[in-house]
Amino acid sequence: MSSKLKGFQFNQQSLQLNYEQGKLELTVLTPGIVHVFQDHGRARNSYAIEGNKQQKTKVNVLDKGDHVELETAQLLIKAYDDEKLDVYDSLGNPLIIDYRGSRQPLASDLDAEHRKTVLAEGHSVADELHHESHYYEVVKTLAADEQFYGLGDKTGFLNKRGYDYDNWNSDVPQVHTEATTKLYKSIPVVYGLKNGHPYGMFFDNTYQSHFDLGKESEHYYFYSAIDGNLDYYILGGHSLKEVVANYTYLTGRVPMPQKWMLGYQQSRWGYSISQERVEELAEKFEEYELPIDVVHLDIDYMHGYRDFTWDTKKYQHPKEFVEQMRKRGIRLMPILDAGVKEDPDYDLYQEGLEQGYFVKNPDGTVYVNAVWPGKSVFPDFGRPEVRAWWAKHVKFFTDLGTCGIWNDMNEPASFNGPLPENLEFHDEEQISDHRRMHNVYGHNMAKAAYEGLKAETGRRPYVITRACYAGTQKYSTVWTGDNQSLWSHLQLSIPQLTNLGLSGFAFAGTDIGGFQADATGELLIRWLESALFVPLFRNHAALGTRYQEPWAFDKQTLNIYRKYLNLRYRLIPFLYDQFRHETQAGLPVMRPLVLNCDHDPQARSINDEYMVGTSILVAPVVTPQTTKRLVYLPAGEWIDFWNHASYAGRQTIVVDAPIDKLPLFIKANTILPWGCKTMHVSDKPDQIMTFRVYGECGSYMHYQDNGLDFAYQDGEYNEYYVEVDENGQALVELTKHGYGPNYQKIYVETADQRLEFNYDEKSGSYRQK
Ligand code: MIG
Repeated sequence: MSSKLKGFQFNQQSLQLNYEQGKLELTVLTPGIVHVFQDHGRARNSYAIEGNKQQKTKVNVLDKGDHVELETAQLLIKAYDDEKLDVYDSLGNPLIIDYRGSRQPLASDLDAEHRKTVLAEGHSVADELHHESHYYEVVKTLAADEQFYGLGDKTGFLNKRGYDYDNWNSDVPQVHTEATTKLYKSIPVVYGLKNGHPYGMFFDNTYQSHFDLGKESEHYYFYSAIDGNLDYYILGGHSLKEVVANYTYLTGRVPMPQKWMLGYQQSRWGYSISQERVEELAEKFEEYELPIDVVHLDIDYMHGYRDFTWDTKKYQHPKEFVEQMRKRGIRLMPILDAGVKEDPDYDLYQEGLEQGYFVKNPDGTVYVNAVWPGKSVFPDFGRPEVRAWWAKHVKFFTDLGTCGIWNDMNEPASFNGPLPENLEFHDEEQISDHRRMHNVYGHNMAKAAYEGLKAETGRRPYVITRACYAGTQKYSTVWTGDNQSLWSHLQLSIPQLTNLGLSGFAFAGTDIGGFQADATGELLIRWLESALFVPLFRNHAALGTRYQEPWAFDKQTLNIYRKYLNLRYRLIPFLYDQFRHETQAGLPVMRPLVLNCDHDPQARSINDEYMVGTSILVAPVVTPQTTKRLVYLPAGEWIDFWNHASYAGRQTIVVDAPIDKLPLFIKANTILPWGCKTMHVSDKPDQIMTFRVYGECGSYMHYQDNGLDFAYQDGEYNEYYVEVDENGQALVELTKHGYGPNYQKIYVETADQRLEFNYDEKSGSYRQK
């Protein structure tokens, strides 16, 4: 069925294309972002994008007879009959070209009879496509040289080509492998490099959707959704970095964390079973001289798994307990589950029931499923009143002095089968259903926690969530859920976290050591080494698995563990600078090589290395009993962190990597801040900072603020500029002085000298000694 392009109107940067059947709207937000929209009668509001992102942009629209062209400084879009769109960059390179053929679904030899047998044996069978009345698909041509990235927390490898994935937030306790098509998060952004030219597409649709990135065919890739408007953004840019920055411009950037959030965190399901256990844990960290900032409290601290309660049989005085732990340098991070216990004597349940705040059955009764507390109901977080109510209850934690909220089970997960599709959920003030609101359930729960924490404390909220949607990065950090103590999951962590970074989530982490199954000392060490620069730096394990605290194995394991914790704390000022940079540039802290080097074909599919900013390359060992590995060094000159040997880039080298060595390379002529040795991120402003020079010379901009609240947004921060020239002459300047307690002493360490600078109060500048 063909539908001719009959005409168009253009105003307010919006091109409306009129076809024989239907309309299509292309709206230019910026030179690199164009919104494609077709109304399918579904709600238009976005959970990912907040505020007006449209900037005044020069747009040319031309009638070319058989097609209409829309052109910005960065994108050229040609619209043809049948709603076909072809997108080119400003040099005319094809980026996204509609596929003109028809899809050829993969043949399946599973007839109905065999399907039953296979299911009966317990195997899983791929879900059939939902050919419902609102189903739609967007099919684009695939080039021989085309790679895909992004998609959030999906399994598999860095380059997603050849795989398919689903967007439907799911609690997946089974082993995550590259055959697992869905996990806890739905972040429907895909980036591509077509013949080396970067682009992105963000599909802002919360209904269940699917990406097939060249699995079904080598000629096309596609996105499909069971429902929703056709609502996506074309992202352009001269480099993959620019494309990613456009995506984070659109959906938001990770805000500055409190500085201690970058410290080490210890967790295990089961610690919080008693106050004594948590105290013992703190003692061990002291005894073994291991730096730490946060202990996470899993569900056992609660009273019968009731949200916003504390079991006072196990903890007589929670507030005093939290205070004592804080004095020892440890903050406590309690978990909070989505399901609320159905219990008439429980105030949260009662309040929610009276106010009508829980998700309902189509007949208007409250929907009940089961989670940890037994029979449970689900707050309707899509409703602003419900979020405000939840946020108010956050006071329970802030009064106790705990440090944030770790949100779990918010896909939402349930024990008695999945929540039915037709349940009544709210989409803001409108009545909606589970199909539309499922993928934003975790987003809205995390947002409520963020708002509650911010209102109560005035600090930068520490929120972690398992489930989320595109844009949740504005409110919450994420972890990748229930991984396992497997080498394959250590391997998975690098592509998974770097793709999450490309998908806007600069603050993320996996459970170090693995959550389920039993770790070995060797796996734990390699995992910790690999996570040296992972923002969320938490060791977490499941109840019933082998203990995996730093001291749970042998002495060597403990010593190496300590060495890397100390190294991490030295690097926190650098990571903090990276976050400052991220908030401004919208680029992730932990990066796949391809992000920095998109024109280097060798950098496009590297699964076992990552970069931090542009100057650090990390090449962890992710296989057992390995003492050497190959390292690909991208363009530039690289210095081995351990022995200062230097290597030319654009080559693969062999490096020694005994168990206590993380292969780590610094780009030549880089300056890095190097914090003082410490057991906890200090509550007090640092007095001393060191800058280390790798190579001969370099320059660096360092950021400092109080590491806690929002005062930096009113200019209460310092910036230091450090420069070292070829002759080893150093310059230290306080280029911005908005935060009172600046460093009193600054050291600059080059290969052969250590220069000392002291702050001179009168002149407000640093003097070399
Ligand atoms: O069904 O709270 O992913 O981190 O330790 C298990 C217990 C529920 C799942 C989380 C995990 C947490 C666990 N939770």
